[in-house]
Amino acid sequence: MPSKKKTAGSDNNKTTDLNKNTLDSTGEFMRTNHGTKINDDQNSLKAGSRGPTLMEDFIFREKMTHFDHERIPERIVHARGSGAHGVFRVYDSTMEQYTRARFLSDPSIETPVFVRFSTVAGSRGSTDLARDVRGFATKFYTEEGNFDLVGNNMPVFFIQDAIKFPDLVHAVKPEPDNEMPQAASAHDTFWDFISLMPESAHMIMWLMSDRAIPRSYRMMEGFGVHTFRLVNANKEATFVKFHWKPILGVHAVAWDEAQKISGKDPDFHRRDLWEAIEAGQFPEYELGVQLVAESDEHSFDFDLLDPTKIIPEELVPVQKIGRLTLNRNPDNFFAETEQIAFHVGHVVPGIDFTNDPLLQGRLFSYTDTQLIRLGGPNFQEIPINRPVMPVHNNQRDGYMRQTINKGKSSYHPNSTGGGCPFQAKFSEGGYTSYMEKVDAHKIRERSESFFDHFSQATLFYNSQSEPEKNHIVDAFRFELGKVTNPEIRQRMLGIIRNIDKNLATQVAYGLGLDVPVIPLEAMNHSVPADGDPADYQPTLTESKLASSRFLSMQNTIKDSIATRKIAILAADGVEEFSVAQMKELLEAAGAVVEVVAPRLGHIKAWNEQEIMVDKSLLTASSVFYDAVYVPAGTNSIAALAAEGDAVHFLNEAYRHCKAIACDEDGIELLRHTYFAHVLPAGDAKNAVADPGVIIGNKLADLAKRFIGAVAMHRFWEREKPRKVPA
Ligand code: HDE
Repeated sequence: MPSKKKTAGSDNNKTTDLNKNTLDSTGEFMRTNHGTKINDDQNSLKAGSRGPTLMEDFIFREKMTHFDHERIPERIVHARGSGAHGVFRVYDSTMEQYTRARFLSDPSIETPVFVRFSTVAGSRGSTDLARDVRGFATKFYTEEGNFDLVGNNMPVFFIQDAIKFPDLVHAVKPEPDNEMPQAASAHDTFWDFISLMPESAHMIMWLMSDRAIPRSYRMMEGFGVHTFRLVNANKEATFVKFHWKPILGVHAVAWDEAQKISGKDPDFHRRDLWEAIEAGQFPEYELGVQLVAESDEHSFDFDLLDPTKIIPEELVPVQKIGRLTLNRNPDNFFAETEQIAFHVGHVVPGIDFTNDPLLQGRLFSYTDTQLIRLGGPNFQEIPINRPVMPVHNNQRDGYMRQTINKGKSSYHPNSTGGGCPFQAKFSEGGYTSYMEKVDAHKIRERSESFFDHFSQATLFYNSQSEPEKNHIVDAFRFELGKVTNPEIRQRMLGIIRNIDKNLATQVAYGLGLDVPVIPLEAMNHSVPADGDPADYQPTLTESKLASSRFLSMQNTIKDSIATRKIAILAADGVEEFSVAQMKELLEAAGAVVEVVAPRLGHIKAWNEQEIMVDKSLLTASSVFYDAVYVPAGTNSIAALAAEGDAVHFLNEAYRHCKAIACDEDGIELLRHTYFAHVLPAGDAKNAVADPGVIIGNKLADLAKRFIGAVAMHRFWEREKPRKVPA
């Protein structure tokens, strides 16, 4: 397995190379920032050992000043994030007919990348498991310049025009008077805004779905959201939507679990990413594209420029064109993950924009935000932001300039510098914007083709499995249940009713409210609802697709237990073979296995063998694992049955719909749980009334069935169906 530092064929440790003088473990003396060796870093300079500190202590002053300035403003959105280095390579040259971006069409090129995953609403120190959109931003350091694919794990967005972005973010962030709640959309201002913005209907369906509480950054999709353009060597354009598809499938945790993880390990996703990479279990995703010919721009019943719409994969399949492998953790969080500056405007020849009004606004915002966050126009010179090729232009000076430009010429045209640097023609790889014809009036207006806000929200709901639908109901009940203003709840029910009547009835039942009826026509409109029906426009089109299988996580890949975390619950007296053999079989299938016991150190097996304990019941929790196994050993079982935390561990695993395996001895322990009713009565064998609870005494067979069950991810059908009066 490749080690962390020597990644297979990757040349992407450029930031480390640039920083080769700053490694701290080189055996060098400590120095001040201007190079003086430091003799005492423990005591400030004083007038006598009990006297006041002296102003002349330049060593103390320098250290303290630097410390006082350590923080830079956190990102206004996506403040909480985790990053990783990696590589990207296309499978073949198919894309050459669509784009002249070589990294997308030449399989001999391995492009270094840095990916930053994030949540949107919370502060830098907030929990990873908030119900939220996840950022999935990728910087490709291509030979033709940096290309940033700044995407999310949801394919649509809340709003259609960038001018509403500050309002959306103000609404979701903690409320301004008391700065509550942190990293949560479940509060009045968010739902007030959403209830007045019917265009967000589709996005809130994704946000209320389990996509908003991923199991891992390694198990979520990524989307470029907007329609972009690819441009080929003949200057012909094709519309494109970018997708990331995780090799491990798309999986989520349960909402109750998410809330518990937030308390027990707020770094859950960050740790998961870091540990997987350290262990050589490199996260992988395939890059997919949906391609639409320019001539088909108006062939859909929605507008390709509308970022609240997807192109259903049934209509335009996703073609998988290459693979991203994240294979190296950052050396320094601040220097890399915090200082990386993404921008949708970082494009390379062969990739171009469309007039999506959200994308157009983003093209302004990202540079603007870097200027304030990173302190000036030279943020591109920070090692993590530099392109791989040298940069030549006539830009000069500014705060924190790193480059020492030589010579007299800093203008163009010039003769003093021999005319350098030269402009590049199209044929020489110069970026040439696609010559889209624009002939229009200047106008503050939204296209009528953007007015259908509900068809795709309904399509999303109709595409979900029963458990996923139930989770959406629960999420709405939770979020709106936290709203204090009844009018906001009522308005939201009006929106939800236009997505699906039954969904609205169920949510309303949980809130103890009736569903108001607001005509659909009154909500498909171009301006925020300010109460005047005269402003509203009629619905344009109805979606012809009843459901899309790609929208349900139920249909995701479930063929592997690679990287899944499995707890072996054991105590003194456990049967050693049962632990060792199961561990070996699970690990051979790629799982990460930990022995969890009442206390740390070692447990003594029935044959006196010592087994190392990885976590105690105090530090571990069922919510950190995907599945749990109870090995044989009468004394171990009896000890665990007497241990409330062990029974609780199993109860939670069951409640969160996880696979549970146990040796026949273990039935005695399971009889102490709240799910004892699924166990076989008396001596009956193999008649467990739950496909996710696996019992047996033949280890190889038990392991095989257990592996199959863990690969299913969750047994959501365990959750009680909702009962709502008709
Ligand atoms: Fe962003 N967004 N955004 N956004 N966004 C930022 O840039 C903005 C949008 C996304 O890990 C900011 O450097 C506007 C859509 C990601 O560093 C800021 C609009 C999508 C990240 C900004 C949007 C995204 C950001 C804040 C509406 C998915 C984190 C800090 C027009 C396609 C990147 C920063 C990272 C970050 C502006 C909407 C994704 C303020 C104005 C749609 C993944 O510039």
